Amino acid sequence: MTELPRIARLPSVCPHDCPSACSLEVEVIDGRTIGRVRGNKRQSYTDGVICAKVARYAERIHHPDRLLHPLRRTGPKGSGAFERISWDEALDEIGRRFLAIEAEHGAEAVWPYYYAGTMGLVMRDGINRLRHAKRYSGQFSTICTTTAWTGFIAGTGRLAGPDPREMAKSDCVVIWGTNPVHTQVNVMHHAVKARKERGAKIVAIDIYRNATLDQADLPLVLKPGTDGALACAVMHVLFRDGHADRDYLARFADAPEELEAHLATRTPEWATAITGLSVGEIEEFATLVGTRKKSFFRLGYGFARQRNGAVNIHAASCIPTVTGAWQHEGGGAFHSNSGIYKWRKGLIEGLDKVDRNVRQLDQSQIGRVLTGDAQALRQGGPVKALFIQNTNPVTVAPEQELVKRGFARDDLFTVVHEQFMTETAQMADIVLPATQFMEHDDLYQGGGHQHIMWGGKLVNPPGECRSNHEVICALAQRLGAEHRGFGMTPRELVDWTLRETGRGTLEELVANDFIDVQPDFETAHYLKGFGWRDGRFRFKPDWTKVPNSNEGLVGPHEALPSLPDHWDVIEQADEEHPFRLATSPARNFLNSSFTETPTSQKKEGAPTLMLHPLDAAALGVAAGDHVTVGNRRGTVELDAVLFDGLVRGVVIAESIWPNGAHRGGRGINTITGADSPAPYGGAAFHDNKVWIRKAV
Ligand SMILES: Nc1nc2c(c(=O)[nH]1)N[C@H]1C(S)=C(S)[C@@H](COP(=O)(O)OP(=O)(O)OC[C@H]3O[C@@H](n4cnc5c(=O)[nH]c(N)nc54)[C@H](O)[C@@H]3O)O[C@H]1N2
Ligand SMILES: Nc1nc2c(c(=O)[nH]1)N[C@H]1C(S)=C(S)[C@@H](COP(=O)(O)OP(=O)(O)OC[C@H]3O[C@@H](n4cnc5c(=O)[nH]c(N)nc54)[C@H](O)[C@@H]3O)O[C@H]1N2
Ligand code: SF4
Ligand SMILES: [Mo]
Repeated sequence: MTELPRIARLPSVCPHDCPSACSLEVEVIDGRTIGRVRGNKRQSYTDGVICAKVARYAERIHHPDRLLHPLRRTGPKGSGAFERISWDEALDEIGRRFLAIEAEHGAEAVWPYYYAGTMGLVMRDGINRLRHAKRYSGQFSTICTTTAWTGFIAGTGRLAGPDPREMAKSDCVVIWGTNPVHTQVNVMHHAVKARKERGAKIVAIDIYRNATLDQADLPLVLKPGTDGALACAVMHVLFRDGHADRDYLARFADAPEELEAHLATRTPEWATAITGLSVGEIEEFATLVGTRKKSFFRLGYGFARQRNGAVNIHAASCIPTVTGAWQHEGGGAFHSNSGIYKWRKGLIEGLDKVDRNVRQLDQSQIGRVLTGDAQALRQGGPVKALFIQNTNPVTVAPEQELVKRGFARDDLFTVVHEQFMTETAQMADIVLPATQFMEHDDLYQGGGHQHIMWGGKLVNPPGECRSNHEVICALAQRLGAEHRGFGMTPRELVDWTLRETGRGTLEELVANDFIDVQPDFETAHYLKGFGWRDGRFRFKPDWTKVPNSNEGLVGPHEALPSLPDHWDVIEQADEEHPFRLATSPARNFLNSSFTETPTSQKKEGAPTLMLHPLDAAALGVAAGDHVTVGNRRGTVELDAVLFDGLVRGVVIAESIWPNGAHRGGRGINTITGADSPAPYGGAAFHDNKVWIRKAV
C-alpha cells in the first residue's frame, strides 16, 4: 500500500459532471480518511464556493455501501444475487466471454458504454482506447450536450465565449435555461457579486419558479420550448427602440437586415400567446438588455433539452449580437468553454486506431439498441456484450421500459464497473468495484470556466477497488488489444497529453494545481471575428454545417427555420395528454449520483410532481396524493406537491431518483423519449406530453 502523507488540506478537483468543475481543498485525516471538503479560494472561478453535496463528500467516499470486491451474478438477472470472486477470476471471465462473442458475432457485438460519472480525461475517456484497439461498436454521445452545443455553435462558430468571471463585471446577468442554485453554484456566486458591487440586475428564465428565479430581480416563467419566441420578441423590441448596434451588426453579422425584416411580425404580443409571458415582462427584459450594454447571457443546457432546443439556444445567443454586447467586458453570451482546450487525446483515446467503418450507436437509444431496433443498430447485428463505466443507464436513459427489457436479456453479457450497486450494476453479470476521484490521479478541465486542473490521489481506496485505467489495461491484456497507452500510468498519459497540447508538463501542473488558459479578451469576445471563415455571427446558420457532429442529420432537420423563430416541433399537449412535463435537476442529487447518500436522500424526501394548485383542483388531487403520470411510453407514480410558480398545464418532477424509489418501481425516464432532436440528435428530457391521474 502506498504511504500517504498525514497532511491537513490537500488540493483536488470535483470530478462530477458539472460545468463548475470546482477546485477543491480536502481535509485528509489519514491515508484513507477525509474530513470536510471546501472550495479552493486560490482558484478565481471557484473562489472558495462549492455545493453542499460535495462539501459533505465524506458521506459518499466512506459510504458503507461502496462496492469493495468483484462480484459474479448467481441468480436470475436483476435478482441481486451475486457471489464474491477474485479480480483474476473476473477479468479472465470477461476476457473469455468478450473474445467468444467477438469470434461468433464480430467485434461490433461488444459495446463499451460510458459517460461522465468522472470528468477526468484519463479515467473517463480511456475506455475509447480499448474500443478503438478492438474495433468494438462506437458510442455517439448524445445524452447531454448535443442540442445545446449545436445551437450555440450555429451562431458563434465556436464553443467558447467571454471569461465567465466577467459575470461579476456585468450590469445585467441573464441566467437562461439553467438552474445554477442547483446545478452550478458558482454562476450564482459571480452574478450576485455583480449585483452587490455594481447594482447589476439578474434576470432568470425558466419554466418554473425555481431556487434561481427566487433570487432574480426579473424572474421570467415561460412555457417549455418557447424560448425562441421570447428571443425573437426581445430582438423585435431592440430594433424597434433603437437598441440594435447597427455599426457592430454591419461588421460582425451575416444577415442583420433580413433578421430585422423577419422580426417585424415577432412582436411581444405575438410572443405572449406562445410563451405565456406578459407583454410587460418581455418589454422590461428587452429594455434592460438594450440599455445595459454589459449584459452577460449565461445560457444553460436545460432549455436545449426540448425538441426545438438547438433553435432556441441559437436564438438566445443572437440577442447580444443585436445589441453588440459582445464588445464589452461583462457582455456577450457564454455556454461552455469546452472549445478552448483543444486536447491532443491520441494516447488517452487510442485515436490512431480509429476505424471510420465501425458503427456508432446512439447512447440515448440504448433501450432501442438492446431490444434489437434495426435502425438503432444501424442495420447491423445485435449487441451481445456491454462494458459500462461512469454511467447508470438503467436509471438515467430515456425509454426505460426498453432499457430494462434490454438489460434483462439472457443472451446479453453485461459488465459494470461501479462505485455503488446502482440499478445498472444490479443488471450485470459481473460487477467490478471502482475507485473514487480522491483515490486516483487525473487531469480535469472546466466546462463553465477556463482552468486545466490536476486531481492527484489523496487516499488509498477501500477494499479491492481499482481505477478505470487499471481495469481497461488489464482487460486489454486479456483481449489482445494493443496500444502504447495501455502500458502507461495515468501520470505518464497526463504528462504526454499536456506536452502534446502545448500546456506545459505534469510537473508544472502538479506544482500549481491548476492553470488558467483563458484566451485573450479580443479572441474570447470574438472581436477578431466569430468562428466562421468570414468572421461573421450567423443569424441564418447553415444547420447542415455546424461542426459538432460527424453523425449526420437526424430529426425533422429539413424543416429547421432559417432565422431565429418559434419552431413548433415540441411534444405539444393534446386532448389525451393535457400536460407538459420537465424533469429538472434536484438540488441534492447529480443525475443519479448522490441518490445513495443519506443527507441527500433526507433533503429530497421522495419523488414528487409539482402541480399548479388550479390544475390539481381540476384533477381532484390534493397535496401529498399519489398521482400516476403517463404517456404512450409508460407510467410513473409520484407524490403531488402543489406549487403556483408554474404556468398552468406544466408539471415538474425534480430528478433523477432511482426507479426503485417510485411506487411501482418505474422511474421518471419511463416516460421520456429517445427520438433524436434535429439536427444532430440529443435527448429531450424536458419535453414530454403526459396525462395525470390521481393514483388509486
Ligand atoms: N444538483 C444537480 N446539479 C447538476 C446536475 C443534477 O442533476 N443535479 N446535473 C449535472 C449535469 S450532467 C448537467 S449537464 C448540468 C445541467 O445543468 P443546467 O444547464 O442547469 O441544465 P438542466 O439541469 O437540464 O436544466 C436547467 C433548467 O432548465 C429548465 N428548463 C427546462 N426546459 C426549459 C425550457 O424550455 N426553457 C427554459 N427557459 N428553461 C427550461 C429546467 O426547469 C431547469 O430548471 O448540471 C449538472 N449539475
Ligand atoms: N429525466 C432525466 N434524465 C436525465 C437527465 C435529466 O435532466 N432528466 N439528464 C441527463 C444528463 S444531462 C446526463 S449527463 C445523464 C447522466 O447520467 P449518468 O452519466 O449515468 O450520471 P450519474 O447518474 O451521475 O452516474 C454516473 C455513475 O458513474 C459512477 N462513477 C463515478 N466515477 C466513476 C469512476 O471513476 N469509475 C467508474 N467506473 N464509475 C464511476 C458513479 O458511481 C455513478 O453511478 O443523465 C441524463 N438523464
Ligand atoms: S458545484 Fe459542481 S463542480 Fe462544484 S463541487 Fe458541486 S458538483 Fe462539484
Ligand atoms: Mo449532463
